[in-house]
Amino acid sequence: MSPFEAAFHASAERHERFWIFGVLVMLVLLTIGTMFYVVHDYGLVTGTHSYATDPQAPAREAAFQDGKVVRTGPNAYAVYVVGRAWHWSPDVIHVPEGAEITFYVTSADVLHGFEIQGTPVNLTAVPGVVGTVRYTFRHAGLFRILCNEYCGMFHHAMVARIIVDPAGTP
Ligand SMILES: [Cu+2]
Repeated sequence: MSPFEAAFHASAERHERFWIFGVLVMLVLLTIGTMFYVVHDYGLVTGTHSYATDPQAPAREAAFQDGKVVRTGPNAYAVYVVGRAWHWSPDVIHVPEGAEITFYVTSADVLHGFEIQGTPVNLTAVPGVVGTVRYTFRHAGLFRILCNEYCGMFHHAMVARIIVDPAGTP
């Protein structure tokens, strides 16, 4: 091996070591970052709402049974929605126009995407986790909840309806 080649090899090996090390550092940072995001965004470690050991627990809670829409204030409602392959329950939700709606969303099986068409509402329904999103419908009409997280054969059919009733209807 000529001195030139030897120097070249030494330099190439330095670069390789640098990049192997660099990639390991990136992997560690990404892993920590992802875990941090999951834990904080979905509240996996917030005590009372920790369902990490029993992913079906939230879906079994009373509030998530029989399609609850609960009035929580003069103009505020809580809506509890469970995603299951392949439907949302409840699949028809009535809320009044102009009210502040808090959606509590979970999944009883796999990941589903809770997207209300034509609104910025978009969160992932995760088994074992209750996601929360607030929204006010400014206009009466029909909105569709779509699943935007591929969840199997009838994913495309996973559609529910939100019917926003005109203000002043009982
Ligand atoms: Cu889906």
